[in-house]
Amino acid sequence: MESDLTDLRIPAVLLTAAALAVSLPACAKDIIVHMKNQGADGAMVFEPSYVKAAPGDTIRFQPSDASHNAETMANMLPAGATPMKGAMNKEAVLTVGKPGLYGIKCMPHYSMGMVALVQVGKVTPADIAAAKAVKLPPFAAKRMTAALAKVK
Ligand SMILES: [Cu+2]
Repeated sequence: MESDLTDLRIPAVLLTAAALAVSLPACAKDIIVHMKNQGADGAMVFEPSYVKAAPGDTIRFQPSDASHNAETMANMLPAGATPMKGAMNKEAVLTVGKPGLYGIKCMPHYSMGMVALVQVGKVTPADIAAAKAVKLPPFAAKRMTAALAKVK
């Protein structure tokens, strides 16, 4: 009798573990973006400068070269999303929750066009129009326009 009870308990534990695994986000990813002095698209770049992520993913902006940081743009951030401001020469970690478009800039090289775009989940035509309407310095605008063209 006692051994029957033990046999019943083990499957119950396994079922609970399986149920927990299913309830967690499918497979939250870590996405690496390099901060570089020189990249395929010229000087002072985030590489890649366009990232497609899903809610729950983490984007890691890594200081591959010195004198960069990564921070969210206040004027290109989904409503309710938490702003992020990375320190100079440190990895900046952005875990995304809200779907939408997240503009990223490197403070010292913003005017040199060091910007990136993170798309999280599905975005609406209104989201894209709002991002396109944001005024940026000319070099930043050029790269952001190219990044926005990749949104789908
Ligand atoms: Cu920079």
